[in-house]
Amino acid sequence: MNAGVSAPPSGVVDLRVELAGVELEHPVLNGSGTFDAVAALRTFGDEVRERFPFSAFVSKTITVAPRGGNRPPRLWETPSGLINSIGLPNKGLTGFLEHDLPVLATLPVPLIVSVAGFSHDEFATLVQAVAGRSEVAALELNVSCPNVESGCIVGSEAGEMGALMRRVRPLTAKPLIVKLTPNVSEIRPVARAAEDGGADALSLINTLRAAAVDPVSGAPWLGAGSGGLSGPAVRPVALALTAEVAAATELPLVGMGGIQEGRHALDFIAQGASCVAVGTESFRDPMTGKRVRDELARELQCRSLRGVQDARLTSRAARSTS
Ligand code: RRO
Repeated sequence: MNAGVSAPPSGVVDLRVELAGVELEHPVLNGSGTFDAVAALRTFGDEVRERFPFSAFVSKTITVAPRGGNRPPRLWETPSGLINSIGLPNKGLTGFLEHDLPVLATLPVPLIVSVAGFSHDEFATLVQAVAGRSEVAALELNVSCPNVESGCIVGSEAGEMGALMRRVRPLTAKPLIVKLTPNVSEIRPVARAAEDGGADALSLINTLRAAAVDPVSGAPWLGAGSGGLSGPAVRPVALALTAEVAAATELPLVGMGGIQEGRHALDFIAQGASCVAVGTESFRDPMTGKRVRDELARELQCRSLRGVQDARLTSRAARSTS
């Protein structure tokens, strides 16, 4: 495993992981849409490449047609989180391939492109075009955006999930990671439908549906009426869903939701995740991913664990005897 990523010196924790066949130097990715690598590269150039905080980069979700996003206001801060109602602004497939992909391809880590369609045909168009590009290591199917009409339909119905996988799986051999929504009464049937349909990995959670009220007018604060909650407030929810999905499928999981420090990353790994993603905390400090990676290494070392796999197996054993 990981022949292409060099091993650390002996005695040092080995953070290398494989995610659906993609070799990664460590398990900390970014959550889609929470780190603008194109703007960072434009502003800081090589410094971004030299100190890149994540082991793989997940792009902001793209759609077939360009989108301007939702009406403002688009953000509301809660005491322990952030509600966003961004609404999927992006340059569209052609704009992405022409303008962003060549820039993202200069990052020093594998590139995962997040795509969302408003129909199975749109998903198919995106998967075919994006997977055909050699710069792309894997795709994330975003079936869980809370901020567009019908954005969650595929991700909240197992039948829809299965039908989507049947449509897109034959189009590429590249890894397909399905991003799950927490906004369901039962997440396991959706996860299993993705697995049965040939998904290579699952990522979770996308944001929790949420709303905020304008304190003066009493009207909904967010331009679109509601949004999605992320940050520390959702971490316990994300941990519970990660364990549920880990018990229901054999697929590798990318766990996320309110990760701010290495200890939180370790908690997701203990619940069954192979990798983790940092999202909201990167808005405060874009280098959070690197700090989480360093802190995770120390957490593993303190427990005499050799790496992520060791941590998962140890937690699984502890769970089965408790
Ligand atoms: O752009 C957004 O509003 C958005 C997306 Br695509 C998503 O997947 N999750 C989210 O909270 N916001």
